[in-house]
Amino acid sequence: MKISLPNNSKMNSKEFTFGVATASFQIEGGVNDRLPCIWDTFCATDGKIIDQSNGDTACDHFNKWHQDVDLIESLGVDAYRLSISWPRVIKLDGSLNKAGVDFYTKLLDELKARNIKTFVTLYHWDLPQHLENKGGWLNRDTAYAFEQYVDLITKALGNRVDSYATLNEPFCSAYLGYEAGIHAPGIKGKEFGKKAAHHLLLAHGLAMQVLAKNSPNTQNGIVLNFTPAYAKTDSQADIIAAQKADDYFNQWYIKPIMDGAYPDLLNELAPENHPDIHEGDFDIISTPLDFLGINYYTRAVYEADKSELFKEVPPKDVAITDIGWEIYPKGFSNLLVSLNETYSLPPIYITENGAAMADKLIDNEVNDIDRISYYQSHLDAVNDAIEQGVNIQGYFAWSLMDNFEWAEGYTKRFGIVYVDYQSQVRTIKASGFAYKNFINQRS
Ligand code: IFM
Repeated sequence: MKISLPNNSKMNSKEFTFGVATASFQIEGGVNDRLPCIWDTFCATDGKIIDQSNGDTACDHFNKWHQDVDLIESLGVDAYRLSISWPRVIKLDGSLNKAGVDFYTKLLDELKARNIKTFVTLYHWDLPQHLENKGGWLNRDTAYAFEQYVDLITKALGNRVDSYATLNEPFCSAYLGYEAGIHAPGIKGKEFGKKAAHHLLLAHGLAMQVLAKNSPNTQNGIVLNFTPAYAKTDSQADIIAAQKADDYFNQWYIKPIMDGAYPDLLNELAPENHPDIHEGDFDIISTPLDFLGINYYTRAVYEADKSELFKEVPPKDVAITDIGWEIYPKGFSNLLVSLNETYSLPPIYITENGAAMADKLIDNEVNDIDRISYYQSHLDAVNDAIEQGVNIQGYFAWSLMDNFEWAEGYTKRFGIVYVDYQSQVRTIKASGFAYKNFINQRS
């Protein structure tokens, strides 16, 4: 089974960047060579991770990175998106940890030597635990600690990087971590989510200003995830509920960056659930981006509710992936077109897209045709959006390889490469070969 796009598609040209993505905590392991982070603590708490696993070894990329660079090169991708582990590169006293920095400089040098562009995310959820002990993202000081970390690490990495993203998916850090409590640090309560979100957005803006000084030649931006909100019925009440959910989960993160304000929904939140906004914050948060990273996996459906702003309706009688998310490529093209109509956007990179599937390794092969068809339909959706005038410059498959899927532990596989966690053997899946063949036939 092949992946293909129309011959005249802009994505068929080598100008368009194709890559694979990972994140530090999900693949590295090497736990003894860094400070503890909030995910170590969360994993050690009973009942938080479905298979009681942790990130101590993960894909052992900390030791196997050389082999993993060979793997990335063998796929023929243009770029690799990785994240830096803050607790690996910064010591307790706030100074650089040379050994941790060396790990990344060697990795980045090797990627550069193979002509693979480096897309570096500065925060993909592994907050140092000592900062969480002082309130984590509920404490405004964490934004300033992030600013200092970004200053030090970007100076240390020098010209090894092509693109920096400040944060990956601040929605997940804020909402899942400090409101729903299903991600680290596991804090639950409506009064916390928007406060954490504001400090994350502030951290992003402060980091953008550091990047402008320390790294003016890289493409600097942020990665946001979107789960577009659809109304269950065409009743006015359901439509309004879906709009509110969209503001709460999606627009909340992009609007302050693009327009310097939160959605009007702010006025409908109870005062105790409001963020702590200081004068001048929106000027920092709306520092212009060189690019916007967009992650898309699925949509969500909402209906009106008597006591809440909206109520999510779980997917029923629709195609879903192994993690239970609806397969809805139309939502992807609609999202891209609608963001483009709503905001004055910088160039866009699709920084994550992919699917968890119930893969089976049989005779050293994984015949994941369901994942290939997910990629085909979602690449078609990106192509549709480009044809409708959206400026999209690149696409990253999530993920290079199976890895630690947060609260789902190792039970959900998103890789285009299969990882046997016992032997740490990597096996390219059929989707990996299809992606490789598609990328390599471009002119
Ligand atoms: O694995 C995650 C990743 O860390 C962030 N975006 C979504 C992926 C799939 O859940």
